[in-house]
Amino acid sequence: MENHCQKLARSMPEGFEAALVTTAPNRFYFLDFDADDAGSLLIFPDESVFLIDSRYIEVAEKTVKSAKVVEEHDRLAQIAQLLHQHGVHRLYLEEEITVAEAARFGAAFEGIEMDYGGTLSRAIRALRVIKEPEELERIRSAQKLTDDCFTHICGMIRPGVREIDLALEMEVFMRSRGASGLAFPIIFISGPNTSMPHGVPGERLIEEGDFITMDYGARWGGYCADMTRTVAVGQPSAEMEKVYNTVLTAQLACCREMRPGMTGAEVDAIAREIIDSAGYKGRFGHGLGHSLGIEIHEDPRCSPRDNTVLRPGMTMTIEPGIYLPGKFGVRIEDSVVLTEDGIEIFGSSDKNLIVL
Ligand SMILES: [Mn+2]
Repeated sequence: MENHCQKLARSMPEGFEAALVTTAPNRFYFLDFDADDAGSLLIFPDESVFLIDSRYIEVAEKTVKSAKVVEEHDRLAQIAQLLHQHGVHRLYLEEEITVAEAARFGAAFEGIEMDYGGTLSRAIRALRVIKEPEELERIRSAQKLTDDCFTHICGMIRPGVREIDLALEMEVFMRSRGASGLAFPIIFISGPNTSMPHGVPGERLIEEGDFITMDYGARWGGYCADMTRTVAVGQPSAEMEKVYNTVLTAQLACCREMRPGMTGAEVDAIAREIIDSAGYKGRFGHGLGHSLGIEIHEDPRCSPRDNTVLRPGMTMTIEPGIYLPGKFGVRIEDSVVLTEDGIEIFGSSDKNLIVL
């Protein structure tokens, strides 16, 4: 089967000679190997070469399948030599590299035409946006841990406990069961803090009558899960129930109606219409969702400004919310993948209002 490097080479324009991939998420996509900020991948039509320093060389030689692994001693000189050996006249680079990197490459690869114009990045995004079955399996594994963590933490939420202690408990739960990390820092916020969509857990003690919003995900095999649940501690007020049910109605409507052929903007509008007409116009400030995979936020988005047509194999979050400053907020989020005629929701955690 064709590996990701070969797929990329085949999808590049006529006359493609070489691409240099150095940004971490793209390197991971091509190599299935995480080397933090180190390593340079050269993709040629007939072979790929991964230059990596001595800190990673042993594990890279054992695990990297899609490229020849070469130990790096003098990065720029070795890349220049490989380009020369392959008779490269024009090199494609990612548009995400830093200005400093671009200047270094420009000085080191004299006589080679450099293409920073986005051709390579667009070709990589076109591959990454459609998830393969093996990538979806990793997201499902990340989501399974995320679901298990929700069940676990619901059993520990009670008045008098600090937000940060429960956020830490969630991290320990997922890491100790094999998560390679967190998809992003855990949002565990309570009471009036829940009106801040991306609030940071602090020393606040949970109180009777609070809403708790948890937005988090495990990372598994390099891929992210993303889920949000809002639960009540003790009996919620009538207003809290109304807001919760409005967000839930919007979230369920999107899950029911989302299918290939729609745009992200059209799915966003379904949720926005329900929230606006319930009297909360202007209280749903963010977009409905985003794609996810190796990175927690990938394109396309479900937002009023994204007219990308959704296709089978694209992942997306569906996360409407209502935020009432100084009072409380509610957000409910699932991650999904577009199928031939609708969606598959990765998670299985309950979305009905849980009163603890
Ligand atoms: Mn999200």
